Amino acid sequence: MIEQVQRVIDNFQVTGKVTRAERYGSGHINDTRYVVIENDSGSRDYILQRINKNVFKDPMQLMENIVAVTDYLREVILARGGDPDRETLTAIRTNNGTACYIDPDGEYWRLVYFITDSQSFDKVENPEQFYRSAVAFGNFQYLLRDFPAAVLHETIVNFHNTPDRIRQLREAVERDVCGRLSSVRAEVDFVLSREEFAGTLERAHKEGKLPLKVTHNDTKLNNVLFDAISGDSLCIIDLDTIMPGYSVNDFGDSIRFGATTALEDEADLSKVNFDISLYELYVRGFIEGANGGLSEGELEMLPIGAIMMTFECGTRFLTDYLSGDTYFRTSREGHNLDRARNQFKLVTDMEKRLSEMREIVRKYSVK
Ligand code: ADP
Ligand code: GN1
Ligand code: MG
Repeated sequence: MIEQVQRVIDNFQVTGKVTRAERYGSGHINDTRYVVIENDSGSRDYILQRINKNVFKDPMQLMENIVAVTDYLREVILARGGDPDRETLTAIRTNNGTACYIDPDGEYWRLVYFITDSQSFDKVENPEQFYRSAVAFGNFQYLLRDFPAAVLHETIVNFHNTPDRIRQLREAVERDVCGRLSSVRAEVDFVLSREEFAGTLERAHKEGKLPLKVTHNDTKLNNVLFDAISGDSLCIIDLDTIMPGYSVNDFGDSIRFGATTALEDEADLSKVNFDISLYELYVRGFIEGANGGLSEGELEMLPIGAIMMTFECGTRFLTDYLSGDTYFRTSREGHNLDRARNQFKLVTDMEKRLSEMREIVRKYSVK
């Protein structure tokens, strides 16, 4: 792998020899490698990623978004006395001055500094950590509150449009390309019986209760890096889906991934339960981090955002299962179906506890 990586690296504005190149992290989308480059002044660590072209139809536009947002964040971080090399991503330019390199096969590569002494987690290790991720994601929205949203490209059209996700599921059901439909009728019914619910956020937006803001749109715990020494949250990563969206979806996506007793792909559903005390911690942290930036309508919709993102993600996993596992990276037979069932178990738990979830938001919304 080292020679292949060296050939890619030679096109970026870095000098030196690649001495390590390993697959890295547990993201479902991009092909991520940890790379060490040595030269006369020492060695430095990087993350090299091949952008998933199946998912992102225009990687150049995606990189324009990332450069615009990280340039903006650099200024904000500097102004508050922080270290932009560690607290946001830095896209290293190619020899042509662009933010990603297109290889002879038409693959898109980007190179960023590896944030040293950092860690990401697939599961909450302690409650304090989840609280810190909540403050970080809430604050991320706050820091971008004046960012000119109009410059952002929509990197995935209708990304968190839940009714459209149901439309895609119906299409996959009709095609049934792998002949898997007969084994997932109950899961499909689970989704279709919630069609009315699926339109809740879109309706709230039309009624003026839910504004479009600059949001991250993929706020799972492993998209925040923590300082390996202090345990503090350090840097929000995976900026591929920064687009105008609803704040409650950023809240909700973190809840579906973190406020649970199991990993996202746990197949034994008796181990998968919604953890309302982690939910409470996240509510507190997110509202604090947002620094007064959430309107009454947004606060009211936070619990719905949690159920919506869990429901939508389950629907997406189910659609991908029916379509032959072409979107999310899988590593075992039935992986996407396990993920879908896992998410639907959480939806059922949350639906039962909706009034408690609302009560918790009210508790922390009091000015
Ligand atoms: P994906 O879209 O596939 O999830 P990510 O950009 O989230 O790709 O990267 C996958 C993983 O690689 C992250 O969860 C994180 O563990 C690690 N990672 C990505 N960028 C960095 C970085 N700059 N420094 C340290 N680790 C990183
Ligand atoms: C993907 O890229 P990653 O692994 O952080 C997906 C999210 C899903 C998540 C489910 C661009 O996130 O939308 O919620 O998997 N990202 C994209 O784990 O589709
Ligand atoms: Mg990721």
